[in-house]
Amino acid sequence: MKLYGNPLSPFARKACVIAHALGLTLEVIDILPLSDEGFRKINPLGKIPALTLDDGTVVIDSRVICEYLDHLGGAKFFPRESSRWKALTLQSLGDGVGEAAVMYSILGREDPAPVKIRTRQMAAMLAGMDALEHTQFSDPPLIGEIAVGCALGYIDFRQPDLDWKSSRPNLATWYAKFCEHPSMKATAVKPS
Ligand SMILES: N[C@@H](CCC(=O)N[C@@H](CS)C(=O)NCC(=O)O)C(=O)O
Repeated sequence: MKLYGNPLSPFARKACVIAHALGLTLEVIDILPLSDEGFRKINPLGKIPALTLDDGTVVIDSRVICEYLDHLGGAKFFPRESSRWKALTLQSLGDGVGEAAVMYSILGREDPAPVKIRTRQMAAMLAGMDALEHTQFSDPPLIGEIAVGCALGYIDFRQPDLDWKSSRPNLATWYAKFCEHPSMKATAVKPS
């Protein structure tokens, strides 16, 4: 299986965390989606991650890729019972914070940067993290926790001066502990 991704992408990282935790081997191919039009031959939407299977099937979107990998590796992170909806909703919240953070960062490279849209992305990031401050996280972690951990990792890398931790002590404590999981350590972005 080949995963088209990028070490910085919080969405590609979700897939790498799951694969690592379940002992699945992924060949990771680095893509810069914003400057690689050829990648549309794999994913017409031009977004990473995308997974290609040995028979050529393409699986797109981290939510589908993660559930597919989980299905292959023993169904550990996507519960089937009633806790499924809580886990999927937390995944949506974590991914939403990640999406806002990615857009905030991309739009910041425009000249001039679109202030109003960026302000909305920042508002989504901050309000999302406020909601996460009051979230009861599952231990052992499920897909929701993985999505949140990857989004926060991206924010820490891209916005190191955004002091989100001091006003969200519960989330900061949970995140510090979550980063100690071997799959989070193995997929952490290494500063160049
Ligand atoms: N919902 C998608 C979001 C993926 C996404 O937005 N990926 C970003 C990189 S982190 C991307 O490829 N952006 C390129 C673009 O939007 O054209 C997922 O979960 O896989």
